[in-house]
Amino acid sequence: MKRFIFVIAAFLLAMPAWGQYAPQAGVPGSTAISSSSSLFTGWASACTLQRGYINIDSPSLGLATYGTSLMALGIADHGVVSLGDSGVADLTFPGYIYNGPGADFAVFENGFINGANDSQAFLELAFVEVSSDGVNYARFPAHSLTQVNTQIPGSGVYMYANLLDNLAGKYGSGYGTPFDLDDVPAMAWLDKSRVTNVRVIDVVGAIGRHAAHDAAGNIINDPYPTNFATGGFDLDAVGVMHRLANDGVQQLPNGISLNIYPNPSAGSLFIDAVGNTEGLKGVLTSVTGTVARGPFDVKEKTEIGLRDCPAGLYYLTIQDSNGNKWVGKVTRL
Ligand SMILES: [Ca+2]
Ligand SMILES: [Ca+2]
Repeated sequence: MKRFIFVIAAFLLAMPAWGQYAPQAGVPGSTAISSSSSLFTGWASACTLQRGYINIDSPSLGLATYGTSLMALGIADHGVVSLGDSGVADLTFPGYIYNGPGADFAVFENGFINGANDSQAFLELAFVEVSSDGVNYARFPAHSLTQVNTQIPGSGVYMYANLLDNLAGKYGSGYGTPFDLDDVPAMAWLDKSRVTNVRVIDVVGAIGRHAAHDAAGNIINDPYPTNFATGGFDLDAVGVMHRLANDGVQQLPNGISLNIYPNPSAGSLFIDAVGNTEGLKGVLTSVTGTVARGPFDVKEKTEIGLRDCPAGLYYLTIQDSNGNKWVGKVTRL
């Protein structure tokens, strides 16, 4: 019987790829999002850094120095800023992030995938937190099922993305790790419809002293020590899918906020509505009053195809069931 149990245990240990979470970018079932995805409506526009040590166990080595906070702004471009052990980057955006259907934003790092086994990658991980007041932060419940018996060294050992959840950096360079605000526990002080800040905090990765733990109390094992200027999590970008732009935002009198983008547009026009959208209707008309689209229902997320509309100026009218109306100009390129 002992022998039988040993065989089973050895079999399980030999199958680390049997994770319960989404696998590496490029593997079927992955939730990785390419930086070129049309889902992104905006990117971080400001970043405050609090660098961590090159090695938290040897503070005399100093802080990580690679890159600048500017590297974390705009679209993911493989240019990174290194956070160092326990380093923190605090990012803000044009407008707000809101909790729409599915993932709301994604964090990009510069991990690289093993050419010989696309389920494996060299990864550095970070916790992610959000705030709607810039003071109180709520952490996504991270989960790591990577073994904790042997320290993953600073180089040369690959990890499995399907053993990791709600940790930034689980996907290779060019692919964002998505985060869904639904996963963050409800807090009285957190307004998930107006998230202002995303905070990325390096997971030290040590399994002994300075160990960081996931939401279940597991130690998170990732490459440590990383005794170089590029130590710790390498932040490339944070992209937002569900963004309410404060520049283009329109308010209907009943408290509905509308975000209409891109404008001008050559292809599709998107309307994001936050609030009670029941009975909300839209109509797109030419400047001469000809109806080009609609009336159509305006939902939380609505896409209007403009490809077969002649180039020029249009009026978009959005009206609720009480007759509150908003009219704006839309340009078809
Ligand atoms: Ca969401
Ligand atoms: Ca970058």
